[in-house]
Amino acid sequence: MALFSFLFTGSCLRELLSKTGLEDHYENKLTLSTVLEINADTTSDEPLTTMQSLPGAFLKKLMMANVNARSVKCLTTDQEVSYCGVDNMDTDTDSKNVINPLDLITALFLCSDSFLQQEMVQKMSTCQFAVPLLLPNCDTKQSTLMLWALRDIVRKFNPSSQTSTQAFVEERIVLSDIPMVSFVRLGEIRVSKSQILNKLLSNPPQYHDTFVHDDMECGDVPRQISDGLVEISWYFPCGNRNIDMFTKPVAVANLRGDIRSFETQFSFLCQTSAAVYIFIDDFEADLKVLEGKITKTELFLVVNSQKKTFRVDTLNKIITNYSINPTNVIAKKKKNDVEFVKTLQSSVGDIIEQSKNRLTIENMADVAHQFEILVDEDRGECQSARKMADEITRNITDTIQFKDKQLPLQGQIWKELSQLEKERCRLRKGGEQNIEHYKSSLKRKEEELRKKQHKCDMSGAMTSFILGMSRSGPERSYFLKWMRINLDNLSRQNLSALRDQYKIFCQHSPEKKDDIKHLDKQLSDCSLGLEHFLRELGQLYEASCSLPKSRLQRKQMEHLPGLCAQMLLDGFPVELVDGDASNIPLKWISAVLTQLHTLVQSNSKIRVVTVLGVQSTGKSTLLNTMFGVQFAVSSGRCTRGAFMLLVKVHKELKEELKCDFIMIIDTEGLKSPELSQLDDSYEHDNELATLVIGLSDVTIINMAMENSTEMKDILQIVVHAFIRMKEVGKKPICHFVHQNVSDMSAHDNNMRDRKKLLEQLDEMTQAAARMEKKENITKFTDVMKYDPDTSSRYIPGLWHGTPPMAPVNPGYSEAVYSFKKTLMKDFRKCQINYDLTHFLKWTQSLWEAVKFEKFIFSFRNSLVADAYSRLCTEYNGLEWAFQKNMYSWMVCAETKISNIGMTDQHPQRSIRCVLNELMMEASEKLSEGEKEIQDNLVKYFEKQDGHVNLVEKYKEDFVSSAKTLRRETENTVRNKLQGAVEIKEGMKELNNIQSSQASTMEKKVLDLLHKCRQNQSVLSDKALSEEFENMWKKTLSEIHFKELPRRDVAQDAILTLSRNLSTRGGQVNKMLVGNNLVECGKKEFVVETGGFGEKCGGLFKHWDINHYRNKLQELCDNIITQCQLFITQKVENKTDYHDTYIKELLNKIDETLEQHKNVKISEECESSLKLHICGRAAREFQKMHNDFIEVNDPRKSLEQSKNKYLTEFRDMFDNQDQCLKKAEEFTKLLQPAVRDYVTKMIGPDVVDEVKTGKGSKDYSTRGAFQFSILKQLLTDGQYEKYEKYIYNYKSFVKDWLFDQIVQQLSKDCSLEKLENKHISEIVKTITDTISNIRKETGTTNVNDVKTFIQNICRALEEKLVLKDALDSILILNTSDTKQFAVYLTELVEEMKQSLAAKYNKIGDVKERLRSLPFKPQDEMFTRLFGCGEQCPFCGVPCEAGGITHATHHASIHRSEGVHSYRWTSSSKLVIEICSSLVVSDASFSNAETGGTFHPYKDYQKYYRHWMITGDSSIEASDYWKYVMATFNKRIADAKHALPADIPGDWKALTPDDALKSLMKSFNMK
Ligand SMILES: Nc1nc2c(ncn2[C@@H]2O[C@H](COP(=O)(O)OP(=O)(O)OP(=O)(O)O)[C@@H](O)[C@H]2O)c(=O)[nH]1
Ligand SMILES: [Mg+2]
Ligand SMILES: [Zn+2]
Ligand SMILES: [Zn+2]
Repeated sequence: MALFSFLFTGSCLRELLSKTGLEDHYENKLTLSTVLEINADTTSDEPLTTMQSLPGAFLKKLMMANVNARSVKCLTTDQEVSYCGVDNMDTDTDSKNVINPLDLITALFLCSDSFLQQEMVQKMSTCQFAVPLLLPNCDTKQSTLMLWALRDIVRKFNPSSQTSTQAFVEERIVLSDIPMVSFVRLGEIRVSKSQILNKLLSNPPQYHDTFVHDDMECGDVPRQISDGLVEISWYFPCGNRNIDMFTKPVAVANLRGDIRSFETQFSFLCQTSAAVYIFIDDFEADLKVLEGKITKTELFLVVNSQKKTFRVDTLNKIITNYSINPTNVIAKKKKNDVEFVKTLQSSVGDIIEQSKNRLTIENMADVAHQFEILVDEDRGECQSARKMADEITRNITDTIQFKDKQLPLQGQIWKELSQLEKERCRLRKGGEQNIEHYKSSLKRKEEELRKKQHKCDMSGAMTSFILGMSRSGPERSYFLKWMRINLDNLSRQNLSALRDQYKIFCQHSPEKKDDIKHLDKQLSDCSLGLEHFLRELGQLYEASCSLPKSRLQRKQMEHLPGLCAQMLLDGFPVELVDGDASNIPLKWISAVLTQLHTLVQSNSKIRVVTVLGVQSTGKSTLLNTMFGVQFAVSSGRCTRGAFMLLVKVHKELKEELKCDFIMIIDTEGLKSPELSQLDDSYEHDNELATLVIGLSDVTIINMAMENSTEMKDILQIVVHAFIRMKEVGKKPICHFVHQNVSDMSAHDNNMRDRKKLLEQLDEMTQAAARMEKKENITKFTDVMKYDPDTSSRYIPGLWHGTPPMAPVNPGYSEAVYSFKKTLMKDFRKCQINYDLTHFLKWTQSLWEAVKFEKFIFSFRNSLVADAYSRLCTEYNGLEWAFQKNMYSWMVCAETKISNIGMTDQHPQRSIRCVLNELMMEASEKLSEGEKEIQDNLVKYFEKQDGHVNLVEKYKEDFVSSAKTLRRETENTVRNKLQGAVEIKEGMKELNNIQSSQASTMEKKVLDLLHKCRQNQSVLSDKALSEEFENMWKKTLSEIHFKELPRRDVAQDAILTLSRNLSTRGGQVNKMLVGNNLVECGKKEFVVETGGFGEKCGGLFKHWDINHYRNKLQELCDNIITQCQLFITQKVENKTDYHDTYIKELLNKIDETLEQHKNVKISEECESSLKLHICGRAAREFQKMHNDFIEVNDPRKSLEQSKNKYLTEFRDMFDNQDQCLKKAEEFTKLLQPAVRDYVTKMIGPDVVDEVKTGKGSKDYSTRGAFQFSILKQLLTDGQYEKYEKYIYNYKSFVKDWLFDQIVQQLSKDCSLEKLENKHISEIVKTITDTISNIRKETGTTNVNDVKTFIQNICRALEEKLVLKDALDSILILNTSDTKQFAVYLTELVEEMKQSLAAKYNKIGDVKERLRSLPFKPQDEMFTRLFGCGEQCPFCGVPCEAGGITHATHHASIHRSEGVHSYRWTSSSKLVIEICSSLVVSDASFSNAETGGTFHPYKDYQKYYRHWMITGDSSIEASDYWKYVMATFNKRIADAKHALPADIPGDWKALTPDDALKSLMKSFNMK
């Protein structure tokens, strides 16, 4: 039925296209990139159910070189079930759902653009499928010669029958004049022509379906559009007489359809073929078509003599009519084809030998034009592109010369530049030279080389190349293809032989090292490909980057990266690592990728797959098969460096795979050890492997099974790379691919091998770990997740049979397909994904790290630095939240303790009980807080963004910092609360005395009042006073006043001190005994000389002789200042003295000394320091104590309140209302408590304010803080400031920070605002409390102000210290609480105003900050100052985060002369920088090493806790170079040394350079 319908719709082409879903593409051609796009079907194995899915399925298989591609068909249910039975006899295969493969192929070719066509032909030819030579269009009746499509086929064969197997030649088929024989039919025939041809072309045991024939899947489906198609295929000999059917190559063309209907094609074939074989059964037919065809070709008639209609006489007639050579008749005589095929073969063999008509396919174009056959290359764009390409390549005769002349930048200059770049990191050849001078000389050389590059004018070839690259769309693609084809043709002549030789040498005589080396060099010298032109583009660009931005020459190059980006986007591979120079042109690659990122509107998330393996093990082939791409494949050393290529991901899959593109990186084969010794390529291989493994999400390790030593070598390199990646926190997914496995059950058989592989891996891991100094790694599984069963893949050999006639092994293609599915699954599993900008950063980072001899990936790396500073910021936030929380809790707790006994709530509960409860509560709160930090840290590391993997190894630092923080806070809390309790206890006696006195007096006053009232008499004021006076005197005489005990503070102190020093030696004891504490600390504390300096004499370099002494003095001074501050604070509080004060002081000293363990302090010095401080403290505390006793003398204080009692007494007698008065009194007492409250609360707020305000970034991490100091110093540009920063680092930082805080708070009255905020808050609390209490008591209307006040106090017990206040209010009568509350509310409001006004007036922010109990400046200082460690060489402070960390590090190190290091011999300042020294071969010697010399490289032997990393860029240390150069003389003068010899380029540095380097080093934008 269906057949009918197209007959009537007119166009069976349209019909078929719409059936197969290709309709739209007839106009709008399918492109290669859409076909290669990864979509849902890429790895789906769903059965095909619609005709529309067939073209896709065919292409998918074809692109993977699957020889079964042509058998794609729909799976229909009825076909499955009803395969037999009488009923099914006449149901024809449903023509609706089937299509002849030829139709499918024809349709696809008609709907594809030229690039896809070319690729399809390429893959078909690899599968040994016949490919279209003339493509018919049954609609327009036009045929097209597929010259362009065939242009890329390159085949290799052995034309000589002499058995020397080396005579392989490689040829581009369209250019070689292989004789062609054509096979056509006239009328219907009984034999299958195509099947006969297949047999003709197959080597006997390996029959292969080159041409589609009836007996294939769907081959019997009637063809609808492919009649008129001429297919072509080739036979190539392999050089083995026993196998080869023909000894020379031959092309076989096959015309589909009856020649009578396709006369044009037939005529074309007759003009181009050496012979045309006409299959004919029906001699009655009209044979006019044969007329006049035997001009160029020989005609053969192939007849079937078995047929009943066969007549010899008719045949003879034909022969004479058409003047066919009578010998040119071949008859099929038997049923069996064998003999028939043999006859044909020998006939064809003869033709090959004698034929004169040899036409290359390229030359067939002319014939095509004669017959009005279109030629696909005639397209305008293609022709113009070809012209451009030819122009460039035409003149190349000598590749080496051409490269020299036309591509000069990449030659020797670029190689030297690359070496310089590495030498800058490795400093191997510096010799005896001073390192910084050496580095400067390297920089000079680099500049010279760049200058040399600038001098080269752009060559003619490059100008034309850029012109070609700048063409739009398809024309550029044509141009690039033409370039590639032309260059390939050129180097084929030069290289094929070399490659073969190379391969043979490598395989058979690896001992001939010199020959191999020579060949290798020749290979790289002679090769000239597209990549060389792109390299030159890169160098043009890079060289221009070193010019000033405004230069025209630079501007002209700015568009180049865009061109290359476009190329990548079009699916061309681009070189990432230049294998010859062994370097990445980073500026160029960066620019290209950045451009690309812009081109795709930032949708540039990528997944990266790479392949690694030994040379020529089919790595490129594997990738090409897997993704349908076109990396260069050839025998012999072929891929150099690493190439990247992008494959698009369809939008339906972007979400799932989390990427927009897949980047495939093909790498140069690693060399076997024998080969690598030749030219140190081991290093190159190692670098390459580290880089690509580092870059990839999935790494494929390709191994050829047959060679186990080779396998070992590559694994060794790979293991190194993995260990390094572990350092970086990257866990790449990795697959080991064993290729060339002959047996499909290999997986099982190789069980033992796999175990052995793992053993070997373990062994190599250990060896590699030793070399990388990572001894804790012992097993391969420590390095990466590896499961011997699933991490290995087995892929059978590529060819099915003997090349060149072997098709691709279907097993190979299937295995690769199944592998691809695994990869897709891997991608889905991968978590995070980043875009190209990130890939770029990674590339830069890894490459930087690789350039060092030891792979260094540390804080100098911007990614790590960034991740680390994020982590620090995160942790600092958590830490601060914890501290703030604990502080406010502690303030409450302290207040509570002070208020104990105030309201007599639990009179029986002892203070100690309260303390225990509070400590328990504290402990709970602390645990909660600690847990929160830990949980948040875990969460942070789980989040996976911000590159947490890079800083995974520092996680432990922060986890333990949180623990330390908790422990330290717990100690502080305990000390504080205990202190508060002890003070409280100390006051107990005084309080008791006072309250008993008060209650006695109260009773007496009330008695007197009672008495006076009873007398009824109206007493005058005077009389009343007299009565009171009498009573007062009498009472005082009755009270037994106890003096407060007076203590000897010095004695207390010396006791505490000797307990503190009890573990020290006898000398110390003597000091304690012999010293009168009262006399201590009166003079300046001076560290005694002696014991310092002598040890350091006569060294290579040495500290200033007084260095140690000065350091110690500085430390002691610091401690003294700190303690003095503490003492002053206590004294200002005007409380009584308590033992804990001295204890606290000593704790403070011990803590500080502990923090500065590196400054060695003798026991004697420690003791005298403590004596000094305790002496001072004892004196001041004694005075405070005396004052306290004075002020609080019971008798005196009672007498002081005499007036109060009197007024009270009078008022009561007069029955005056006391509401207002009491309210006033109470308010007056509230005021100091409120002020106290505000003072306590404000500290943390100030920290918050500074941390979140403008400039907050400076305080986010220690690094950022250092940065802002150094930046400020640079701006100020004063040596004095630098000097203070360097020599009095701590106090400098302290002052600096304080100034910053003060500055910030002075702006916009920030401090006042904070204060007012807190006043408002507390006043609101008070008024709320008042109204609440009123509400509660309102109904009962308690007429008792005293209770009312007590209730208020109780409610505020956690906020305000009111105990004393309460004691001093006398309330003897009762009055209306309602009225009292009203007054009180008003008064409190007034108090708020007056306090606020006062705050606004006090101007000195500095003073106010200093007086806070929680000092924001100290708090911030402690956090920002960090561990306080300084670099053992240059003294730069550590920037590591957290409280505790395993290693110290700093962003930039200083020139050591800045720290007054000098040469012993010349007294000249030293300019060396630690970060250069640690990678150089220099040695150091100091007290630590006991005067012996020790290599800087191994500095960790002595400074285990320091991490000093090499500095790859010259610029990184520019800051200190600038400082050193600028202040050279000042430093020398100040430190009594001679100025250093400063390298010339240091002197040229400007403040701007210094700033830039600072920003870069601290990773600031
Ligand atoms: N016999 C055989 N040949 C293969 C196999 N795989 C690839 N080849 C051939 O080996 C040659 C080298 O393949 P490539 O893919 O270029 O190898 P490569 O590993 O990329 O080579 P380099 O990049 O130069 O290290 C090509 O001619 C392939 O056709 C295989 O499994 N068996
Ligand atoms: Mg390769
Ligand atoms: Zn240093
Ligand atoms: Zn540190």
